[in-house]
Amino acid sequence: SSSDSVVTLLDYGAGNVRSVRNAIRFLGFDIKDVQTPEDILNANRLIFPGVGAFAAAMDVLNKTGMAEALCTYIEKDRPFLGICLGLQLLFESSEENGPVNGLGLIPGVVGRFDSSGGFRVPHIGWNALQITKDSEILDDVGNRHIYFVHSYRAMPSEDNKEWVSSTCNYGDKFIASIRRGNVHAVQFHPEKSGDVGLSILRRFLYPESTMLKKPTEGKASQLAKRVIACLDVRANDKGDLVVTKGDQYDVRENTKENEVRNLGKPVELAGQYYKDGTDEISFLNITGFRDFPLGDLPMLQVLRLTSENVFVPLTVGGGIRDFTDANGRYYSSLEVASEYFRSGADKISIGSDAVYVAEEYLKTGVKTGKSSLEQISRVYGNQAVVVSIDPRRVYLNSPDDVEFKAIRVTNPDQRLSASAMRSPRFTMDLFRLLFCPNGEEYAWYQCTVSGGREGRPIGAYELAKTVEELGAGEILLNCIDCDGQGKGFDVDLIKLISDAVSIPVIASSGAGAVEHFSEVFRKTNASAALAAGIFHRKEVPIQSVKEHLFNEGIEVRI
Ligand code: 1PR
Repeated sequence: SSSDSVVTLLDYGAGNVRSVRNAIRFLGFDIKDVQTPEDILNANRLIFPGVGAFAAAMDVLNKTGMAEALCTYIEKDRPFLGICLGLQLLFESSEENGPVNGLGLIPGVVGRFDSSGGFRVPHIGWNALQITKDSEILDDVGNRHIYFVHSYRAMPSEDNKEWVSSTCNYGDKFIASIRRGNVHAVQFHPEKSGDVGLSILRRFLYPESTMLKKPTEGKASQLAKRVIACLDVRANDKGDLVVTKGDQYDVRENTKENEVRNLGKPVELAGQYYKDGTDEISFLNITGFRDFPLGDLPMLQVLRLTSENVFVPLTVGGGIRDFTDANGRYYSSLEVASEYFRSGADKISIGSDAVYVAEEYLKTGVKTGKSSLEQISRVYGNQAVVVSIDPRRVYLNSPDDVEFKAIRVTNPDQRLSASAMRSPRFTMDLFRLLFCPNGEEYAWYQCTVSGGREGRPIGAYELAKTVEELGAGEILLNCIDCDGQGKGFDVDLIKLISDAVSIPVIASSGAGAVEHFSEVFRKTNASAALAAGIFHRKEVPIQSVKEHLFNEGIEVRI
């Protein structure tokens, strides 16, 4: 009957549930949204993808009477799948801005990960499960990686052991999933875990179909290093949205027409990279600093279309800041971010505005709570907020010559590369070189805004530490000097920053060969490495990067 292909979804409107919706539809189901507590009680199958903060979610559930309906539904052993916060809310309470009472169905308290043991918080990325009891929906997981993103977790104990169906190791051995009868909940994100995740959802949605248990495959044992494909997107001179790629941030061809370099269509390329095994996709709207992104409907459309078929995390950046449009209508950065989340982004990335916010905070020492960073991370959680840093090296004779953190640079040959000499910025670089004669051994990393066009009085080190304090959950660390050069990542910079913060750092800029990825993971504490040019130009496929890392003994998702 038709009701067999309908799944009821509890979405209380706190974040990106779009990816769960997309995955359900992809698997051939229609969605009925919960409007009233009765809709919960009448559901054939209920999926609860909790998002946002614990207290805010409990508040809504209590006020609407849905908390009681949920408890009744679950106590009757009706088919249920909770995701992420949808697992945590089943416990007695959470320490997230609390203690705050939960639904109290499972004994235990949800607490924060401890980052003191060198484990970065949030726990972001692809990790392995230890299955502790038959859970049916996890039958295809075997030793394969699945995607987690969270700062809080519940712990297994004597009191809740009848519920726990799998655990995951990340400093602590925490609860990755629970199962009792028809009631399931998972801390990870099946809707963002590629094929493995889709099979988990499929098994929940089609329990009656006798699916054979596949032999265990894969070699997952711990958090994998991520490989990320990045798509710099902007309108070309004809107004079409294209994937472009610069040399040291200059995206125009070195021809008479000086056109914007066009490397393909964003939705198509993202779909291709998903098939090729990218662990995440980043879209950077590189002219967002001057064009208002909500006016930029094509970018929202790119996200919507991509998220229909791509089941790994999507990050989008560009233009996230407060804005007043031509009609005088004011949009907060939170509204801009919300629109990106609604369109399918799992994380947003802030570039220029994060620099201004950090400068202001360092000047005043006051957390106003009103900055883009603070507001967005409060509503959507730290794990949803990436800060993208665009630093440029400034050479020095002595680290004491500046008030910012300076380091000895070990790869100064990257200062002026062959392709930089061909670029229109060559004269600028030459100018810098003339006034920074060879032989300087030190550099500080000056932050820039507006796509590298303007240097600011703050270093990458100072910025990273400040944005971590203000609520960033991850850092995307570019380097203008290395961007598009294919000579390797700036290991000095990436080591400096990844040692300075306890949130994950994504190494970016300069990848030219598979060895550059193993180098950056061996020599720094980066959690992920991102590349653009080599993937767009099909010089090095994502699979080759993964295979190389695997052969080098670095854990990756295969
Ligand atoms: O300032 O909040 O509007 O955000 C703008 C965003 O756009 C920032 O994240 C900024 O990094 C990015 N951006 C702005 N201008 C450019 C440009 O290239 N002209 N692109 C730009 C940044 C750098 C990386 C690139 C890596 C890897 N691109 O994302 O993908 O360097 O490249 P490679 O592997 O080819 O070396 P806001």
